[in-house]
Amino acid sequence: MKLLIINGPNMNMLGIREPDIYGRKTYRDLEQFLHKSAEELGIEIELFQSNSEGALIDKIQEAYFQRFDGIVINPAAYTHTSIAILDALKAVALPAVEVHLSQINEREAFRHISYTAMACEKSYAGFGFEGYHMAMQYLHEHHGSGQS
Ligand code: CA2
Repeated sequence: MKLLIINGPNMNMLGIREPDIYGRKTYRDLEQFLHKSAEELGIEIELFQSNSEGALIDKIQEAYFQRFDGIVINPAAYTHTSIAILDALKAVALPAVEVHLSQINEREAFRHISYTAMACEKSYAGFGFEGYHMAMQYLHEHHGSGQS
């Protein structure tokens, strides 16, 4: 199984500020965590991070043409604003799972709405890096070759 793991704006700044919300680990640490998780689950992954909405949409569209089996996405702030990313996820119609490091429902009111989650089968929020592992595991169990 081949999954595309997408991270949105400012995720490359992890560990630099706001450690009380996002922890002290960096985006590089997240990449290492994701590669280790993928190896444990026996799945292939490609990682992509961008600060630009258009680049995120282009990558989601590529996932369709490059025959990925699913998408794990943390659209970061675009979660709460981007109907364009929601539409891209709907357009490719690949199984997708949304992840947030923080528990967005317990933060500012503007973070309570997720447009992108409307095109996702499942969301994990507030589990830190572990949420990505949970998302990969979910897609592996429900859409992998040995799905139950
Ligand atoms: O909790 C999450 O994973 C978020 O998607 C992270 C986004 C935020 O806009 C979402 O509401 C929830 C922020 C990405 C990282 O932003 C940073 C801000 C300050 C310092 C370092 C990273």
